[in-house]
Amino acid sequence: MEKITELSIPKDARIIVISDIHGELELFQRLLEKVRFGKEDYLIINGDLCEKGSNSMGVVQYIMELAANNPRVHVIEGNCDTLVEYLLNEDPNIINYLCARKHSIMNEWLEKIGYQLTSESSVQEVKEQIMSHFSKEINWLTELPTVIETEQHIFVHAGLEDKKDWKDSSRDAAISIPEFLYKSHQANKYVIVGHWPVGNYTTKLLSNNPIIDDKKKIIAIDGGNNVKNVGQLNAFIIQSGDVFSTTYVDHFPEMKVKKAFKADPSWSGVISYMNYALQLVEKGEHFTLCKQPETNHSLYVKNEYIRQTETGYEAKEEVSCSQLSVEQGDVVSIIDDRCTGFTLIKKDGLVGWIAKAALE
Ligand SMILES: [Mn+2]
Repeated sequence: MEKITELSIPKDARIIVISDIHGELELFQRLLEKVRFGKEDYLIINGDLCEKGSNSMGVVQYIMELAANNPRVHVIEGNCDTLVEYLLNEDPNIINYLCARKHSIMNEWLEKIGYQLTSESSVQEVKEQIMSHFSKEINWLTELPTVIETEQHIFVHAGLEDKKDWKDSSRDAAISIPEFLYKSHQANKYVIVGHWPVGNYTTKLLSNNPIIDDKKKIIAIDGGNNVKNVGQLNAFIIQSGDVFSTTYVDHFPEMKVKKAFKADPSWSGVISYMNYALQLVEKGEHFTLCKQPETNHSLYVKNEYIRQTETGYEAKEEVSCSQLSVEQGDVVSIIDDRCTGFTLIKKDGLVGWIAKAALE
């Protein structure tokens, strides 16, 4: 790996880390406000500024300016930020990608200059068009470091390879290795990554909050913003080197709890990505007790989230199967209020069901 930036950060400084903004300028600005980002703070953008959301161009512009005007703002590259390299290398596959993907920074650039892309467009011509207007942004993106190493931390988008010298990791692994929390590294510092939504790691209570693994020295912070239906944009905050805290923003409307609700702890678990198959055990008025053949877990699945297939049943999408306890006066986010009897909410980053009566 070549692009490693060494950065010295005073031990008592506050470091704010945000990853996977994915074109969500408004959320990002709201998060900076929420953490009261100020002149004394260090801000690390941990990759994936671009793609998936509708304003990648705006995010890149905003962060470029932020970094140009503030020597404490630092950015590393994510796999989604390197896609412009396919264009620079005149890889014809990028044309298909841009035709299939509505939300890409390159599509935003083309729209801005009024260029009509079709599957017949030549990659050389598209490259010329984009380069003649946006070379500043492209140069900035392609020059981003892959890793920032400080006295106490390593910031990298996806992870490191399990090698004696972590610097021998390939760039490709560093920006796109999946499920880093299930792997390990041999660096003697905390490695802070985004890239893999933390919700994918939960099996009991669905949470999008950062996960700290002290044994492995890995901190995973991707809240699944714009990737998960209940995702959020996390800020991971490091104070004095090793005091960690976290906060987030999302798009869900908030409500105040009118009446406390006590969760039944036997209702826990989550249907996560890929494990959608279900065997129905006992049908209830609001939830059905199901067995997940892939995991052998028993789960109470909200009836509205179950559908019949040609061979059996499956969950329609990822969904929490836990209940949450709430107190009167708690502020919660409403994720799904269109089901019978119960509402799906988020409280402090945890996702679960509460009785509708708690909100009425
Ligand atoms: Mn990524």
